[in-house]
This record gives sequence, structure tokens and C-alpha cells, in this order.
Amino acid sequence: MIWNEKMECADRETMRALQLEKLQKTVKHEYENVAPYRKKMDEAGVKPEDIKTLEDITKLPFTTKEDLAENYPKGLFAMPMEDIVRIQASSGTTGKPKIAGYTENDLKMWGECVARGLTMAGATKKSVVHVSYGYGLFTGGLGAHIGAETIGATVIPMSSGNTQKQVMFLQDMDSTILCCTPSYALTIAEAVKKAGIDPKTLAVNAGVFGAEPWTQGMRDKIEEGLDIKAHDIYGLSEVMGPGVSTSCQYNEGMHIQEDYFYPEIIDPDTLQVLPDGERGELVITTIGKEGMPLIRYRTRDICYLIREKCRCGRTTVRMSRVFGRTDDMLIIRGVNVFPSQVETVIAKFSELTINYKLYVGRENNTDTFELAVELAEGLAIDDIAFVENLRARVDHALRDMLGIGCKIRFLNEGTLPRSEGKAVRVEDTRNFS
Ligand code: DLL
Repeated sequence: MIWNEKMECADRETMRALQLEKLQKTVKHEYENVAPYRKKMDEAGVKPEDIKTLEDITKLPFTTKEDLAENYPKGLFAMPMEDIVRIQASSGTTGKPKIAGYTENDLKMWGECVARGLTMAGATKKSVVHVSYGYGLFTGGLGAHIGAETIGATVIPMSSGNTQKQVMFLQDMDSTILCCTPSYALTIAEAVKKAGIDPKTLAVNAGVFGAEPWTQGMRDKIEEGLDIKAHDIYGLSEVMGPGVSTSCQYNEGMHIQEDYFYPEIIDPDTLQVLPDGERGELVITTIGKEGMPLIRYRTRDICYLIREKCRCGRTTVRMSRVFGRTDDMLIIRGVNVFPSQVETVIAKFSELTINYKLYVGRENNTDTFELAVELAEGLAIDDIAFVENLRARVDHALRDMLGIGCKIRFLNEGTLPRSEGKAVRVEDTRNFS
């Protein structure tokens, strides 16, 4: 099923014409109503009338996370407060939260985008959608909620936490679709197992997971642990929330809702637009938002674009999975390391769970790098011969993937704290100031 065939399967020409029209409208709206962005455009010597083709978008200045911080809280709102009907926010990694303001129409658009995504996971009016993303300022809970409501499904607003109760509701309410972070899905899968429940007996058959980077290895574990099909959903608060893109049943990238978001991939150093297929930083221009439109917003998320038509019939451009954020990238002894690379390695070892944590520090002017990871259930940490053999194999695989070595600390299963939202995978105690 496709929620909005007209938009999701539009031919390229129709989509591009619509995008241009909406881009021109957005740029004009932004120029007339958002003083800081008008200033940027004036400084760049570009006026709304200069946007004559979609390619002209590259004439426009970028918007960055710093712009959001500088104009905190409401400086980038493009509508008067009386038209803003909702505020959401995400905890910024640096100081101030990133605030987003929505008009009534923006909420409708959000519902539409998430409805398209949930439909990719098979949701219909008959579905029971169990939402275990956190509710509140975080866009996960209310975002999944508005999408499920738009479809007319039954929504269970669980929010995150109290995992035993999550399991009870999954079982008792015959939930068919689970929405939460991938790391929380894994926590729930573990709890299902611990409760002695065979996942095949649960009604849940699909999951819509996002809000943090995850690997194919993690997906396999979730799909197996809950006996479901796992879909990837992407978004960010300041741009809208979840639903910017979602993966369909073929799981070959996430379909971007292109009639609302115009994507570009840039080289984060040269800021030049990269061709399709090349990995770089995702830049999004919202072309349907009123409350807080963002033009050429640098997400810092690393991915690439796939332009070919998907086997599902949708024609919308897809983005690959997010490999990580430019700011998640660790530079250890001069080598770039993404936590997702470590996760890919760990997932290949059946002797390990996928619960891990990375510790980075500095001793005697050298970076230290340690991986703490749990042994799978039933494996003994005091079996020295086994553990040393495993250590050598994991070490080898990590060196192969990362190009640097890493101290490995094995833990008993169940030792690391379980995630209920976005997992915290890295503790970096180096002081860069
Ligand atoms: O995480 C919105 C969201 C909620 C998306 C629920 C999907 C599901 P923020 O808290 O503002 O918003 O964080 C946005 O999370 O820039 C990415 O770095 C990361 N992220 C979001 N979805 C994915 C995903 C929400 N599917 C930041 N894969 C983004 C990888 C993701 N990273």
C-alpha cells in the first residue's frame, strides 16, 4: 500500500515543477518574515526572484545549527506566535535546545509524512500502533502519534520506559506496529525473551525505528528478537521530526518526502554539492513548512542519495542509512572512527551481544580507546582460554574495520545499562579546549 500515490509515485518532471514552485514560495516567505535569513541573503547578494530553477538553490546561503543557537528561541519563526500552535525541541549537544514551532498546516504536513512512512511498514486503519518513543518536547512520540492518527489506526501512546509494561501492552493489546528507537527495540526484545514469551505469538509484525544511527547487524538482531520487519525512519526536530524519510519493504534506503523536503548532499569541507551516490553531509530545504522553514539546513548527518526508482513503485529519491553525524565522528590517534563501524563488527560475533560502549580518553599525550562489550547469554567471562581467543578475533576484526587497535573489555551479559531512548555509546573524556 502507498499512502499518497500521486506524490510518492509522481514522475520526475511533475515533482521538480512542484518543488520549484514550493521552493520559490518558501524563499519569499523566509525573506519577508525572517530577519536573520534576509540578512544572510542580502549579504550573499541573492533575492527571492533569483530562484528561477531548482539548481538556483545553490545560490542560497546555508542555515546551520549555530544559526539556531544564535536566534534562540524564536528568532527563526516565520509566523506570528498566534499562528504557532505547537512547540517541540531537541536537546542541543551544545547548550541551548533547538526549538521548532509548528502552524496548524505544519502539523497536518507532519501527519501526512509520518502516515506515508507508517504505510510503508504496512500500517492501515486496522493497525494498533504502539508508540514507545518518548512523548514531550522530543518529536519521536508525538510524531509517530500524529502519523498513526492521520491513518486512523489505534494509537497506544506508551512513551518510553517501564519496559515490562511495554511488553504487557504489546501482548495484551495485540499491537501490530512498534515505534521506538532501535536500541529500545532491542531492550524490549530482551525483555520479551526474559518474560519467556515466544515473539512469534505476538501480533506485532513491523517496527518503525529511528532517532539514532543503527546498522544492518542491529536490524538483524531486532528482526530476529521480535520476529518483525524493521523499517528505518529519519528526521530531526528542527526540520519537522520523524518522517522526513522512511524505508519501505525493500529496505534499500529511506524514501524522502520530496514534495516537502528538498535534499542535497555536500562535501562538509568544500561545501560543494556532491553527485548522487557520493557520501557527504545531508542538507535539507523544507519546501512546505510555514512556522519555521529552513533553507539549506546543514544536518551534519552523513549519507548518500539514491535516485533510481524503487522496486516498491515509489519514485521519490532515497537516502541511504545514516552512517553517523559529523559531530559523532571520533578522531582517535588521527584516525576517523564512527561508532557504527564498531557496531558492524560486534554484530558479526554471535559470542557478543550488541550492547557496547566506547571510552575515549588521553594518557601520556596519546589517545586511549576502549570497547566494553557484553558476552552473549550463557558464555563465561572466567573461561580464560575462550575469552582470549575471542579477544584476538574481535581485535583483528576491529583493526581491519577501523585501521587502529582498541582495548577490549568483556562484560557479563546484562551488565551495561539498557537504552530507553537514544543510546549513549561513547564516553569521550578528552579535553579539547
Ligand atoms: O530524533 C527525530 C526522530 C524521532 C527521528 C523518531 C526518527 C524517529 P532529534 O532528537 O532532533 O530528532 O535528532 C535528530 O537524530 O540529525 C540524526 O543524527 C539522528 N537520527 C534521526 N533519525 C535517524 C535514523 C529525532 N533513522 C538526529 N538513522 C538526526 C540515523 C537518525 N540517525
